[in-house]
Amino acid sequence: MSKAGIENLDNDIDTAFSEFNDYVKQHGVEGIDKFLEDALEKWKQVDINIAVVGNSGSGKSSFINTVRGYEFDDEQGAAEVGEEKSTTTVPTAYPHPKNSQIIFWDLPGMGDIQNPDLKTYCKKVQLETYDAFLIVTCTRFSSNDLHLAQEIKRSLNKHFFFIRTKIDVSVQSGKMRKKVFDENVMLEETRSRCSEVLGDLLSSKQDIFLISNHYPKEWDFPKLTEAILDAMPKYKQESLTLALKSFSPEIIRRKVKTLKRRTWKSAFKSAVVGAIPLPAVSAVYDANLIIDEINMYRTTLGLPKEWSEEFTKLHSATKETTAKLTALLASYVVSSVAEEYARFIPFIGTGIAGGISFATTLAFLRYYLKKGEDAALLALQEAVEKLPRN
Ligand SMILES: Nc1nc2c(ncn2[C@@H]2O[C@H](COP(=O)(O)OP(=O)(O)OP(=O)(O)O)[C@@H](O)[C@H]2O)c(=O)[nH]1
Ligand SMILES: [Mg+2]
Repeated sequence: MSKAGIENLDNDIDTAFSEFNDYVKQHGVEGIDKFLEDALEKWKQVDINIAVVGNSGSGKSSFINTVRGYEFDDEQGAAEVGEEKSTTTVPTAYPHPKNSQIIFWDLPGMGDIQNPDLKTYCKKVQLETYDAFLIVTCTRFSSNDLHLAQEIKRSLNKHFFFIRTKIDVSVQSGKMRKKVFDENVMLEETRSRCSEVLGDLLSSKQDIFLISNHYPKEWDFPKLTEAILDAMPKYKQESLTLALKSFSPEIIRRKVKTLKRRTWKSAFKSAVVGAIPLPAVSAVYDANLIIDEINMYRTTLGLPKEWSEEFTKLHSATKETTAKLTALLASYVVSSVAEEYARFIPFIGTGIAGGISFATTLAFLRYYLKKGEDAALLALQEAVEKLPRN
């Protein structure tokens, strides 16, 4: 393994060893496998509750579907969407399909329930239980929206975001109804009108997000998902980053960064398993562990499987880059089996064999992530180019 090929390996090894040593000092080697397993699965065990609030028809359910990665509103598990009034009167939970601990809550708008006074409303929806609030409108923000935001700011000190949906409709009608239409001017005017109403509640005009739930790669949708991530406490960011769909290059980069932090733990786990002197069992187990980890990277980055319908629709260059990842994994699995033999050559102790496995696996996982990032960025670029511009 070339030293230059592994970025920051020394730092990672230092961190790995100190966490590892702390565990061993306290508990001995007993349960080390479980310790690493828990460290790798921790991201699935963090609760995140995001409230989506706004009047009926503003696009709350549509937003909840899109941000959870649903492309169609009639998919199983998607929230009900419709032109007809389906007013929510009690908070309804929509767990993220990739991580059920992340919940988007569809809250009734203050104007949509019988009890419009702020105090009763806050009590009814248990305002204090949410991590962040998304206040949604498809027209202009109402006085109820403002009162709610003031309450969140004053007594909860939590983040809230103002979201203006259906921007695609505004752009479309502007194009149809104006002789001279400048999209940027229209967006700026919409932003200014919203910010006049919101006044002191905004620190900057950029805190209003102009989105379309039907085109999540356009306008401010990607920026909004990044802002929600930034608003989360550090330990919650990892879970949300891994669960979100790759709406923008920035999200892909954040995902890769987060996944990179896992690599040493996976490599360590594979090394610990590899150090057990049971040739047949360890060869199979080691490879499976890495295959599972790689599959998780692939799903998280949204890279389609080779036999999927999504894959067949890709341009040939994207297909080729994505397919190379599978070949990369196959070559690693073969070489790791070869390494298994070396492990049982006399003079190479099992501890050293574990060390070899750690370093090669870490290098491989990081190399794979780099290639995965390239493929995911290419697939995203291609998806954006294919969007039907209205
Ligand atoms: N063009 C366009 N239509 C949207 C957008 N967001 C929502 N819609 C449409 O607006 C209608 C209402 O959307 P919903 O998501 O059901 O609205 P809601 O806020 O959940 O409404 P209630 O459940 O009645 O409170 C549906 O026909 C959606 O398809 C958007 O960004 N662009
Ligand atoms: Mg709804």
